[in-house]
Amino acid sequence: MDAAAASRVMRRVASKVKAYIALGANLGDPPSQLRAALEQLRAIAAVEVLAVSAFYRTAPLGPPGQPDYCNAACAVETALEPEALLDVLQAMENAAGRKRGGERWEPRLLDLDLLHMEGRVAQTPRLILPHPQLHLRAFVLVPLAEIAPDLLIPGLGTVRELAAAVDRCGLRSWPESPYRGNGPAVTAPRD
Ligand code: A4P
Ligand code: MG
Repeated sequence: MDAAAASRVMRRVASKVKAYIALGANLGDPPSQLRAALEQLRAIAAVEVLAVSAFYRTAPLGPPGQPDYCNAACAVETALEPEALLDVLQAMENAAGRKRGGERWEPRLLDLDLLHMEGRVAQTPRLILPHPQLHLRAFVLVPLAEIAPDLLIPGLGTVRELAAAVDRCGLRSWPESPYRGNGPAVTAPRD
């Protein structure tokens, strides 16, 4: 590869892309944990938070008898590689006291899933992009549709289309949502 081609590759690798993150919690004080996670993301120099959805109360998917979840979605811009962004999200989950290794879909203090990164696909043991369950979950699609309705999920359609088709049973607004979530420009907490 000549120097000019190498430099083009470097630029591509270093250029910023939009990424979409699902936030969820159903132990402790879920909206506070989501709000704290968003503040932590804002404090990371390599990540710019562009938009945050409203918070939703959602019926838990998983073993019975667990509390409702608080769910939201956010859009960020970053030059981090997908696995590096996943490292950041998992470190935040750990710092929030997240325990791992129990049964599948057990209750949790904080869950941060990487839903999609523009122009990136991944299929490794650590990271699947787009998130393989994204198109099946109202608790992901409804918040995501507030901040990225025209986002195209390859092979599946736009987020607007997917959100319109998903079963919203068990999903309600979180009454004290700190974000209005009424459009892509909304990034600031509600007064
Ligand atoms: N991993 C692979 N791809 C990704 C990705 N795109 N984003 C790997 C994040 N992680 C990804 O995740 C398990 C493994 O998936 C990790 O090692 C990571 O490298 P985890 O967060 O450690 O554990 P988990 O979250 O329990 O796993 P799982 O099966 O991915 O669960 P989900 O899909 O995250 O579902 N009900 C409601 N109402 N709302 C929720 O938010 N969330 C879950 C968790 C269950 N029920 C829910 C909700
Ligand atoms: Mg997860």
